[in-house]
Amino acid sequence: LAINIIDMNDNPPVWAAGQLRQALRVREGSPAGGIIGSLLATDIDGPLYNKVRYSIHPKPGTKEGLVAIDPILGQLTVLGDGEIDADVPKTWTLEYTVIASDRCVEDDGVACTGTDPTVWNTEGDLSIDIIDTNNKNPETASPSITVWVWENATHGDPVAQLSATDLDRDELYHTVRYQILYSVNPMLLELFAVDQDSGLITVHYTTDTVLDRDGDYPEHTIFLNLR
Ligand SMILES: [Ca+2]
Ligand SMILES: [Ca+2]
Ligand SMILES: [Ca+2]
Repeated sequence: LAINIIDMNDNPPVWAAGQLRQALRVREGSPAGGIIGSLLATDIDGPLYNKVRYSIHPKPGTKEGLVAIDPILGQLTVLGDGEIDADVPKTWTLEYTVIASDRCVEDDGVACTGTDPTVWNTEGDLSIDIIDTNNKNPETASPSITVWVWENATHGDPVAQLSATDLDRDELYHTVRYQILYSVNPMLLELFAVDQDSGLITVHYTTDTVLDRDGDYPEHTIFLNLR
């Protein structure tokens, strides 16, 4: 009596321990081809039914075309060149369904001569954190404003309230700092200051010089740096 054991596809691929809980991260704006990490699933069937093929599918809210997975190696790479965006809209993670399938694929060089048509698709949830970068500049709705100040203005009087926004996601990169470019006109050091956090420009006397409509400088131009 000879008994031939014919392998059946009776085992699904299984994600290896911890694979879907890796702390995967990708920098905003990464170039295409950048490696994010890799996934591994195994299948205990015989050779016809144990080849694992990987695919990745964005969940609602995650854009198509940002991340690819090598179907054979399971390596995750950046797909869209420079397209991963943390800022607009503010995004912290890319969310995917990943699938490990044991469907026999002819072009692997393995003949699909198995008789069992069963195919297992093992899904998993994958989350990739986006690292923000400082790729947005502060912008102001009014890059140039003209204000009038009484010539008898006193120290501390408000001159103008500046306002700028920066679209970067993280506080570190979107906090705007206001700075008067005193190097352009050093005389301003004696007359004006700006609160670096609030953007409020005030009259700020540091010497005996005061604002004087009738003197040599009835008008002052203040250049600011926002960063
Ligand atoms: Ca299998
Ligand atoms: Ca910024
Ligand atoms: Ca950014």
